[in-house]
Amino acid sequence: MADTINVGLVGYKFMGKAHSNGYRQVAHFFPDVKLRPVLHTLCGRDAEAVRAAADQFGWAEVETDWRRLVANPAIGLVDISTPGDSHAPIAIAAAANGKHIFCEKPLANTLEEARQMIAAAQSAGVVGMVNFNYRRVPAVQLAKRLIEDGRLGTIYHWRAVYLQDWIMDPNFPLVWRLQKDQAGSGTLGDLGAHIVDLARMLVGEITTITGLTETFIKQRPVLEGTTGGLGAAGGQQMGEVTVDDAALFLARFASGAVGTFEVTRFAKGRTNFNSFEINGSKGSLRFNLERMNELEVLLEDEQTDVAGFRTVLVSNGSVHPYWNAWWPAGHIIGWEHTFTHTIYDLLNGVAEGVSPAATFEDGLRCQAVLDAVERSAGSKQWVEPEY
Ligand code: SOE
Repeated sequence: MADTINVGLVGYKFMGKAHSNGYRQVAHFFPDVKLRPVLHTLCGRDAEAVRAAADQFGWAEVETDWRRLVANPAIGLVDISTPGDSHAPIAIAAAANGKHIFCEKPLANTLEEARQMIAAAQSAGVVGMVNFNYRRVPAVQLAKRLIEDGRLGTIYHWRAVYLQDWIMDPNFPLVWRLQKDQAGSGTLGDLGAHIVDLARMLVGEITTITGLTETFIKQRPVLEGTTGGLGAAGGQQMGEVTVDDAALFLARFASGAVGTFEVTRFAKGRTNFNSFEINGSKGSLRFNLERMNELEVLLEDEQTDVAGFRTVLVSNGSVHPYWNAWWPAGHIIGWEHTFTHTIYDLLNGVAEGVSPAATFEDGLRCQAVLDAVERSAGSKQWVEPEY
């Protein structure tokens, strides 16, 4: 039986729930995992709410101050599933205490913070990984293998969208994701980070960018118990939206490929539409998260008189990574499995002392692209990411 590692998770809402499930499932389905996680401590500021979440998700202890959690000698791995403004302070303190770190995306709210996090992890010699979970969808891994094997030839085009619609109602309140001081940016960091990371993994580094951002609804009702009101409109305190509602950008890759990226929270009917298409000299492929067990492929080397895209059900354990851990071929998996895959690689990385991708360096490079989009949107010029 593998050794264990005590995990301390900061954050217990959406991502806290997803990560908790990953820790609970990993050793059950991947018995070869090199370190078995113990759900040691769950941390959140609201004592009652965090206790309830700990009971629901299976954590033994609770903590209301992340400073105490990162200082706890019993904890070996700190998981940061909080809004972006606390990633850097928690990660830097965790590294100083010798803890390995698993951090939600985007790595930080600014490039400077990302650099400080890398320096802290490096000088402490701890493992650091960013949770870009879509990397570990088996269909995305198949896309990666086809590209690496040269089956698509020279890559010409990357075309990606990540579309949502959950804030279209102007009465939707000013939650933390709409405030720059907490979230860093809007769609850019939340959704753009995912498709930039996928583009980097599949097509390579981005060299130049031109982009625009837009905030369609500039003021929203302030949530009770929060600050930042601008004054009352019809009795309702309103506050300023300080992040982008949508971002669009064009990019050139070091390889010579060109790419388009579009992210928005205003695509009515698109609740979580994450999709990319890649066109190369010898083939094309398309991924759509809503059909995440499939990859559409068109490969010149297998065209017959019946030409055209075909849809591959990516579920064969003998060729598709992670699949063997789950079910026989054809018995499909879902969104939450991507977190288990990521945590499996994280724990093996910690056991071996190697940071798995996406490393903090990957997180920094993604951040540099997001930063370039914002600079380009401001200057209306082509700009280069500051890696
Ligand atoms: C909300 O927009 C969100 O949960 C993102 O924060 C996640 O990263 C994405 O996977 C789904 O949408």
